[in-house]
Amino acid sequence: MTSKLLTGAVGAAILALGAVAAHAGTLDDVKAKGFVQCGVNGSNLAGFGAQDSSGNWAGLDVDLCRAVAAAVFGDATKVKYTPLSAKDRFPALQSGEIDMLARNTTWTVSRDSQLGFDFRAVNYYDGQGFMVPAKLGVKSALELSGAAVCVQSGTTTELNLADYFKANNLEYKPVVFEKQEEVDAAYQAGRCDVYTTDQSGLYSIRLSLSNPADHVILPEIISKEPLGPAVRQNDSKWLDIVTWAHYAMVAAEEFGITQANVDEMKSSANPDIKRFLGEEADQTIGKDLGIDEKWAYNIIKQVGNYGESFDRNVGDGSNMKIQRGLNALWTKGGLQYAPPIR
Ligand SMILES: N[C@@H](CCC(=O)N[C@@H](CS)C(=O)NCC(=O)O)C(=O)O
Repeated sequence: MTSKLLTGAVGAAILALGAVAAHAGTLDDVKAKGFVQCGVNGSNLAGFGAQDSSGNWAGLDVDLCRAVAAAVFGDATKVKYTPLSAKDRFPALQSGEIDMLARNTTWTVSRDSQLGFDFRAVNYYDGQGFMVPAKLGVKSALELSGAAVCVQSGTTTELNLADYFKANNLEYKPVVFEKQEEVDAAYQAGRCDVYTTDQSGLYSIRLSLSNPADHVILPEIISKEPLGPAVRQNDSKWLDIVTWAHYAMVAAEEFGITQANVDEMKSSANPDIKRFLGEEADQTIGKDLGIDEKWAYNIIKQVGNYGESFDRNVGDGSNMKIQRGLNALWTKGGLQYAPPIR
């Protein structure tokens, strides 16, 4: 319809402008300003997005921001962080205040369509769980009939909670707060019997309580929470960078390339590995993405592979000790799988 109406030179010029506008996106903006503005967790969610006492950011989500900066600039430090609450995260992405959101955010169809975002990579497969004081002696979520449940608004958590209790014909009293700090305080003060959120969040929050051993995480997982980075929709070049930054970390783990051996691996006899590290003559993977041919090398050298990031932030190398579970490589029974980088 539009193209039928827009005939002649003026129409062609307008269409060309439209095409330019559609193509000039966040990647160009990020390159021009020299850093990635990354939206991360605003409540010091240890393991995912948190600041240490010197103000340095760390976490699995933070590593994704750093990987994107390493891919675009060859420098993982070229990131500025915007701490965001559950409620503020989506307007911040919609308005352009941030370039990407890496903040324990579940990929759902309404966020993809109605909110105008695109998701493609999942950097942590999670599910919603429940935490209760050990002294209650509760062993299963099905024993929670009549419980007061603390939950944060503006999350998938609040919606799944309602569905789960309804589906199981259980009564409950939601105790809802907008800020995580308020939920934490209410739970600690005994204003509710149960704390529900993503299970990863529960592990992290439990460690921040005055006596972590006094709280148990129940076995039930009541939802699917694929957590991953979001960008504004119709910005395919930028979506590609964010997505492949994650896949590069997964691919490196598949190849056995680590932060420590990445330089040796450059002279590997395996053409897949050489190509991944930008060592094959005439390859154009980086160029085609709009970034340096050494993009994946820079990510692994500066941030590490997915397994290293998982281990350091939330796994055995951290105090959370979360098992790889669904986040193991597909070759080890998990869901982390990188499409071919060729
Ligand atoms: N994955 C869920 C929940 C994410 C979420 O916001 N979780 C809470 C509890 S772990 C949180 O991170 N709160 C921190 C804050 O709002 O600052 C979603 O995307 O809606």
